[in-house]
Amino acid sequence: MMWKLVSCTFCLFVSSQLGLWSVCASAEELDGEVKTEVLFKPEECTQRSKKGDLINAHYDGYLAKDGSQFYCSRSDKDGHPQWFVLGVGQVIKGLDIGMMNMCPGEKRKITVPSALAFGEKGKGPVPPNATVVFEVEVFTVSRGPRSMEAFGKMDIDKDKSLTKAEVKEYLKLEYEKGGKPRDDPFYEKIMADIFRKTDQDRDGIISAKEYNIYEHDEL
Ligand SMILES: [Ca+2]
Ligand SMILES: [Ca+2]
Repeated sequence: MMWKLVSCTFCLFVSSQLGLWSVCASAEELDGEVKTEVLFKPEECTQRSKKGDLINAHYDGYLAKDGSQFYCSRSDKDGHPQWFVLGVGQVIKGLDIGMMNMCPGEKRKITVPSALAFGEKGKGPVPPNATVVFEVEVFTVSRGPRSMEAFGKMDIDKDKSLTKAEVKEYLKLEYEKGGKPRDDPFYEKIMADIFRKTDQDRDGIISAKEYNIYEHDEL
């Protein structure tokens, strides 16, 4: 509420002084948006997360109204950190927004209004119209696989589609470049996650169209 007052005052000031109506609109929208609080930031930041990056993170979800926990990635799904591509709808919208610009090792508390979380219907233990709070811890941030630059690099035989072998080769190179080569089961796990979320017709190949469903125009 306070923020709304402040932002409106700010917006009136700006719009009356400079006539910047677009600034006014974006300032007003902030009130119903995602709030982030940095709980821990590592001293050294190797890579900040951005749209299209492959993220490996733990996230725990709580209801804002009573603090009860409804999701814990540490105990759900075998307890291993979750893999997802940031900014493309693989997690709720509020996390796509709130996890931008994070460093590996960073922890954040992200408060998400219902409209950017589970909405009017809710989901499972989350009731309708619930504001939710996530505590997230990011372990790794890798470029791609959703940048077109990455697609070009991965597509070794240039047939505009990606086989598992091509994606795996790319992941290996990325991790070796980062000085953290991993063993085969590690890559297999990431691959399974990537293909499960991206290979929509389940033919074992990521086509340019499947890769490109969000907003890239380059292909
Ligand atoms: Ca190919
Ligand atoms: Ca496919």
